[in-house]
Amino acid sequence: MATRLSKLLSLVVSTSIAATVASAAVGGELQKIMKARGLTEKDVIHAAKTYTPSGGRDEFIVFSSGGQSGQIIVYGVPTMRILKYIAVFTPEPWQGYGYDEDSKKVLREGNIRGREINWGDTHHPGLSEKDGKYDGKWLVINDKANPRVAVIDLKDFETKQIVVNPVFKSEHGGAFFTPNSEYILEACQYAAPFDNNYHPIEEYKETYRGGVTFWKFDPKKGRIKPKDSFVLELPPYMQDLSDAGKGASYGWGFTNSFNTEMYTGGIEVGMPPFEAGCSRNDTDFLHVYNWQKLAKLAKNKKNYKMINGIKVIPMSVAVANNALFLIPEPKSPHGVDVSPDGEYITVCGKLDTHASVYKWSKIKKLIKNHEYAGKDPYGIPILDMKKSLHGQVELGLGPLHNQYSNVDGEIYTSLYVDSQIVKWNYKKLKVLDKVNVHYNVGHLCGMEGKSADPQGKYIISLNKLAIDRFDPVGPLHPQNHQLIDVSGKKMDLLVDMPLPLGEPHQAVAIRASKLHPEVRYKMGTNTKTGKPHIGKTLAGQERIVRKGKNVYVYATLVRSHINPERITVNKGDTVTIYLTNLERAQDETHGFTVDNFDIHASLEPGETAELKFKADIEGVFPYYCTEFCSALHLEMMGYLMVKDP
Ligand code: CUK
Ligand code: CUA
Repeated sequence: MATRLSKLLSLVVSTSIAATVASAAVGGELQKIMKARGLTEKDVIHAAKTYTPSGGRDEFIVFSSGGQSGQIIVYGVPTMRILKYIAVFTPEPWQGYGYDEDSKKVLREGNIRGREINWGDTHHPGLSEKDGKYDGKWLVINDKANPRVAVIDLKDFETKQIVVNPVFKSEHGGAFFTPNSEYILEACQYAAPFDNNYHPIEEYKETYRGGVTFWKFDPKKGRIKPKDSFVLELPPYMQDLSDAGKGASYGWGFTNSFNTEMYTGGIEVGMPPFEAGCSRNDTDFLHVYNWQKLAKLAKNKKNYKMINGIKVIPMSVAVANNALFLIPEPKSPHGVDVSPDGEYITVCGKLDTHASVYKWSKIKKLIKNHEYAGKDPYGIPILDMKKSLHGQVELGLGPLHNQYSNVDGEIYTSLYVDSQIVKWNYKKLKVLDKVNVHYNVGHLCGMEGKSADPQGKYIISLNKLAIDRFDPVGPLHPQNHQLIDVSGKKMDLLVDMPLPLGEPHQAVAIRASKLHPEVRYKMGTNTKTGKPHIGKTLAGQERIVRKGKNVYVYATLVRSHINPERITVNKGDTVTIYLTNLERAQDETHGFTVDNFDIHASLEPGETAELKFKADIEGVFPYYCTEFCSALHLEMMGYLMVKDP
């Protein structure tokens, strides 16, 4: 044991004194600690593979969905240290998100039919791409419950835009970029009428619809352009996860579905429950569509209808233009994942023990020769499953999602029921290795594992249940992300990380070296728009302006002073406070609140933010800096005086 440990430690320390240090450590201190904590040699090796000394950096940055929290969780690999929660669909007080006027504007873009929505069910984060590789510029994420997509700028890790899907009532198949970030794919989940009216469930087949939305993205500005976006109407099969083709299959998209039975559940007593009724058939449909062709069709008025302000291409138009096909896939599938070269498309069905590997060149040939096995009830051509398949492999129980590795042909798949990750070869159709995880894995996250340039090295298992893995904290357990070393022949489970923020459905990882976030803003920036803030205030320009019953305060913050220190208003006045953080020093954030008014701003160096409230109660209200910024932080305060005129 001592020899292997010395070897490892000399690798870790990697200096000439390593050997001395190692042997001393092994002989003395280290063995004492191992004994006291009950650690095995393997445990110590795992620790050495993940531990990073203070000030150290991670090789990969992971963006994980925060599930029902409506946020995104950012952490590093291999240390599994949480670095940030990005507020997206949910107010987040620390960041002032939803508590200052500028972030409220972003959050309220997510209102649906005039209603404020203050949570989101985030599932799938997606990183912007260039040639199918991550460029480290933009991050998007979907909200399943209230069909929306949000855009986050990776220059400051802040949410900049939320778009509401005007026709879907639910969605799960987003948010996935096309290879040059031309579009963001967002596929529907539970079919519903596209309009906002009531339609009886008996008219399911006629008036309920599924679809895929193609959100036009401007990769320079990092904004979705709803006016240039469009929807492809699809049958009321429950569309599911999607992936954009790349390389060989560039220009195409793939979307799974379940309930092609079009079962609508509980109509009459004695009918099977929903989950049984919608799993009767052995196969569902993989939707295959040409988004390049559809984008061209969406330019001509005769090819689309406007519904709720968005262009909708009817499926009949897509079919007539050879832009939409179906291929049977094992029933109730979950993930559809395109290989780095775009030639293989792997589909895993929860209720089938096999993974099905489709071959793009075979599909392309069938499409080119108009060789169809039939049509679905809506007239969409069906391609023969056998003729489209490269092959199938038995993986185990409950295969869900796939990630690719840097080794040619290598793929990793999560097995929900077996609680395992399986490594296999999708070209040779051969299982290579399996490792147990704890427990019930959903998605798994490879390092750039679904891009055209996967990095291998690690797989993270995003487990749905933690059960006995952590100290008990009541009936609601944290989620468990497990880091697995996949650099060797056998997979090696390294460490567990509890995630207590929501159910992190999917995570995407990018090389840390590809991210270049800023440490300060240009002085007076509205961080939500990137433009100079209308309330930008420099040192010496602080003032209070009254216009009728509106009071405007132009304030600055700098260690350790808020200027002005006294604001006097009349009861009933509307008060707008513009705050500029004059700091240039890294990490010198000031926070700001006025007690009792439910407002808060977080001001990063150079940022200007706007707070607004009605001074509707009389009294004396201290305001202060909420971030411990200096030795005189407590002194960074002032008074709002509200008097009855
Ligand atoms: S996920 Cu959304 S149900 Cu498997 Cu992509 Cu968890
Ligand atoms: Cu500024 Cu505390």
